[in-house]
Amino acid sequence: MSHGRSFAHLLRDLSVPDRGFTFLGGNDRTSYSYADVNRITADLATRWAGLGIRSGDRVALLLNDESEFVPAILAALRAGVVAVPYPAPGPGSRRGPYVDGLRRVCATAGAGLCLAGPAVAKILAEADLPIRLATFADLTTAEPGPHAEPDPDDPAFIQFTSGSTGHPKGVVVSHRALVAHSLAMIEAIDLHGDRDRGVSWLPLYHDMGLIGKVFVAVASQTPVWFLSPQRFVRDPTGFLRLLSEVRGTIAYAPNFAYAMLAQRASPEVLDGLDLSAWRVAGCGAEPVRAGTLRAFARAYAPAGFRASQLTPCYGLAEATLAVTTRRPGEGLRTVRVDDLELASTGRPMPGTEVRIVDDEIVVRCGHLASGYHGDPEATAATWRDGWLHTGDTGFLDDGELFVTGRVKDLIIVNGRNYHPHDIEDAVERVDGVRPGGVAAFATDGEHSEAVHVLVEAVRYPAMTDLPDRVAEAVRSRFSLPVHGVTVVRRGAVPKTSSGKVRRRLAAHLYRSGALAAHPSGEDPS
Ligand code: 1ZZ
Repeated sequence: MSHGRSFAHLLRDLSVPDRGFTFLGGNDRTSYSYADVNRITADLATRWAGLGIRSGDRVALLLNDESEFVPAILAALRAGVVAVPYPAPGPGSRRGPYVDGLRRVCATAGAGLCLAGPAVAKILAEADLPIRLATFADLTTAEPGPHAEPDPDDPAFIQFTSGSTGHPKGVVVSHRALVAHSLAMIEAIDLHGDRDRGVSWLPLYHDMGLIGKVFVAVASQTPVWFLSPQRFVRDPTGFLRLLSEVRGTIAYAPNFAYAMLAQRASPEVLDGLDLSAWRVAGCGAEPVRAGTLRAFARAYAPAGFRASQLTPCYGLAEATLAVTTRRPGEGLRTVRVDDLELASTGRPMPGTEVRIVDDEIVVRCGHLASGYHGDPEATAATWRDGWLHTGDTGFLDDGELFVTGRVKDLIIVNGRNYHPHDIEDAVERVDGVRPGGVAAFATDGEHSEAVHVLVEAVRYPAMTDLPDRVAEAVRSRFSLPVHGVTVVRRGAVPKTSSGKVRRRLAAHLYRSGALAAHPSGEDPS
């Protein structure tokens, strides 16, 4: 066994009887103290055997009930079973494309079992997936058996980037990286389980919610209150009321959530609200806009919120999670570049080095993820000589990192990542669109990035409803509104000599007004 600790060690050490996780479901609250978490996950860890799952096997986790998801993933870590978190289908998601995406992720990860809630399991059973299905209840009642002890270098879980349904990439995070990241985060934000309180509405299939709010919390035995993402969408200010009620000290959200909350501030929302205990108002996962955060701070100043509580950070799944963060209490720091005001994402995490190579942000630290599951080529292109090439661009100023853009073609809308080729695939199927003649790229939206699509029409001028049908295809497939659709002639979507779509050039041509715009008729998102 190699030197170091696995995350299973941390779970075995949990002992605190009066703090832990509280899950706020529909109308009920379920609470487990950390001592309970230790006992429950020790028991559940033995039950994978009863479902025919052994250490090292991959299991897709589609449990949208957080009070089931959290014990299941911790029990997997304890038994060396490799969890693959994946979103359950939402009310608006179309069944066919959803199941196709899941099928590809399970095939890429080599997952042999899918753990889902009863309703989702039923949908999946009808879809005839080539994978066994079980519910959380099946796990809790399965026959117990022995399990192996995970080694620190074993994979802990696999994080698939959301949206990458066409060519999914699963980031493998080792136990060693998970423990190292937790300890670095505890030091960076000076986290103390006996005085801090976390509040989260972030989805647990995404790294910021899962690692930030479950794993870092376990490692520090910090109590956390979980509100479901669906509840946040229905009632965003309910999240602030919860922070106020439990005197929460740590909560993270992408920029768009601060923008939404700033807009909803009103005398009724502010009435009785006390956000003075919130010492780390973290903001990451998408570009941090200083104007948004200042507007939030102003709007909630009457509730005791101080601008010094704003804590921007930057990270990515390939580095397990966090790369840089401003330190608690520092607030915002901005610089002007041309006409843009950029917000600092802070200094590197403890034990982390950040360099800029040809504009690209590259990172070395003790908590880098190990690579992409089953994809040695993409792994070798991204992890080079111990340095992670992030695909993001930026610069360092006085030791702080400013993120300026991306070399990779990711589009991030409301904290969720979309891969342009997935959007382009969906658009190509629209009648009247020329196959291969589509470019999807990020443009500025109101609170967050937005998607713009450039399409070559089979016949030009195109049918007048083509932009609407393109926008509808993207909305129904990804539940994502399109900011605009520009219809162009055959050959007008820029490509490389080998025929690859040049999305960055397409975006540049669009922004510079070199393409005639045909608005999609939708409101900007
Ligand atoms: P993902 C205790 N991006 O989004 C709690 N940040 O990963 C600790 N672009 O792989 C929580 N500016 O999905 C610490 N500031 O996407 C949280 O997203 C630290 O393009 C932040 O490559 C973690 C965010 C994790 C995340 C990664 C991509 C990046 C980049 C973009 C993330 C950004 C940002 C601009 C930022």
